[in-house]
Amino acid sequence: MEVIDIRDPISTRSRRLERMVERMERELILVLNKADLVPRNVAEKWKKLFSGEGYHVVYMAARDHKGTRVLRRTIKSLAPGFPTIVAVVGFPKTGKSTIINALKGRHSASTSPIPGSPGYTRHAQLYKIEPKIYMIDTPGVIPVEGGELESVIRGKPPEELKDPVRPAMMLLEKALKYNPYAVLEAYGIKEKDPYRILELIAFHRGWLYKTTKEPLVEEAAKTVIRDYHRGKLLFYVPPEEYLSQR
Ligand SMILES: Nc1nc2c(ncn2[C@@H]2O[C@H](COP(=O)(O)OP(=O)(O)O)[C@@H](O)[C@H]2O)c(=O)[nH]1
Ligand SMILES: [Mg+2]
Repeated sequence: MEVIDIRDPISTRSRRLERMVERMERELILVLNKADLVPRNVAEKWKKLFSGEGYHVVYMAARDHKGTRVLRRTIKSLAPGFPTIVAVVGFPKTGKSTIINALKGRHSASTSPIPGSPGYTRHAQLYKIEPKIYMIDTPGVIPVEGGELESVIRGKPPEELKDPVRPAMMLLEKALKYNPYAVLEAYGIKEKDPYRILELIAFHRGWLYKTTKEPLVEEAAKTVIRDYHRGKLLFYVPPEEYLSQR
């Protein structure tokens, strides 16, 4: 099961992983998670697109326990036999642990708002989600490769970035491209220039260098990245984008 962030499936799926599963001749389910953050018709379109490529696709909002029944049904229909083990893989923060939590009910797997913090899934763990179906939760087994912007969209925590400002500016640009109101909605700021937005966020929060009183744009940049991970800075890539790239 490959867990993908439906806000930006192009950046958060791994073709490398998909090809590997194909070579192993295993079944693969693409799970488009965080469907609560996109309109339903957008979720449907992504599902259609990837189904058209021959994949088994389920979209869900694991945090709201939505879509769990369809996922269960899909797993059961594809299982080559029982007991069966489903490996849950994907980039960090796509919602792997949340999905397992939603499927297994009360006994919870730990979820991770911040990789590296306590509760972050460090080792593969096995969970029983049905009498004869198990799931392996994995830490981010796929290296967060890609450029600055991609690695942030793929869940790289801002603390691990040498310079959070550039990727945060790129993220803001992308956000404004797909949702002109993203910055206004998240911060109440009516500004289009990414660097200026970071300055204003810092000013509003009183994040200034003690000596020079310049805005601490690095802090604002980390906040912007975290807010995308949290789903506070809101935008999604429309499926039409993918069609035009193919
Ligand atoms: N909006 C939204 N957020 C989600 C959903 N599923 C997970 N999250 C959030 O995404 C973050 C990462 O989730 P987690 O399960 O730890 O991801 P993992 O690193 O892939 O195991 C957490 O803050 C979750 O609350 C969802 O369906 N909708
Ligand atoms: Mg996890």
